[in-house]
Amino acid sequence: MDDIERLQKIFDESKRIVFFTGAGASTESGIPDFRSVDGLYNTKYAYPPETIISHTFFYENTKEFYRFYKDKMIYPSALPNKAHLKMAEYEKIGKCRGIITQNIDGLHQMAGSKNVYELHGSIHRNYCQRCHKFYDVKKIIDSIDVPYCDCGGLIKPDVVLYEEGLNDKILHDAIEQIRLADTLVIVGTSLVVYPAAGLINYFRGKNLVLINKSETPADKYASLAIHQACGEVLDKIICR
Ligand code: CNA
Repeated sequence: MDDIERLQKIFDESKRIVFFTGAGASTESGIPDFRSVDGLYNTKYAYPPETIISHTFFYENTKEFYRFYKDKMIYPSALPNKAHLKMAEYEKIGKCRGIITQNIDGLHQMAGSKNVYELHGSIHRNYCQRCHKFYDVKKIIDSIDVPYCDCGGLIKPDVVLYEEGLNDKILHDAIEQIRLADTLVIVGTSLVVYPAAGLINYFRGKNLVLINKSETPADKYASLAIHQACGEVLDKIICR
């Protein structure tokens, strides 16, 4: 049996699949990840990305934050790829109970997934820091330098920056989904960003599957680890 046949067998026998995704799930949609050779961390900026996308930097160097953010973190024409679409199909037939994602691009929802737990927020939600008015991503794209609300307040993306905590309810619900899963499929994440990566430790089910181009710290616990592009792999799976 090859890896794809093994994966198909696991999916066929599972009743409660949860996907846990990272930036690698969206690279086939043209959005670079952080840590691959052609990822964001290997591009040159005046500050390292971890510094720029931090809470302190946002408030102290707002203009520079938005220059990087608009240039490197918003991809308005990106579309869901075969990985997003297959995960959405599994939700439609009732086998996938949830997608827990570290991504902020909204592509799971665009693919049709409903039960998405966005651990790190979304570029599609932005709020005035003064009056809390909501703005979509177009407001950010269209702004010159820093986006401001009609009331004059600063608009901040609903994205969890470095130094900020995760939303308690989302974290709690994501852990509950992982606890209840019989199969956890980890897709396109280096599993080095905490606390998100630590969530997989709550898994008590039968099959831990990894689909990631490079090796991860969780490979040694996996029932199956496939080191290939997730869109290509999931495209070969028949959802039934
Ligand atoms: P990461 O640390 O950049 O790791 C990505 C992993 O995906 C690497 O191990 C790659 O080998 C692997 N990979 C890349 N392409 C593929 C592919 N096609 N198929 C399978 N595996 C692939 O990113 P993480 O998600 O682990 O780090 C968490 C950060 C990245 C979160 O805070 C995210 O918000 C943040 N991020 C999100 C996006 C997005 O929303 N699309 C983009 C870039 C970074």
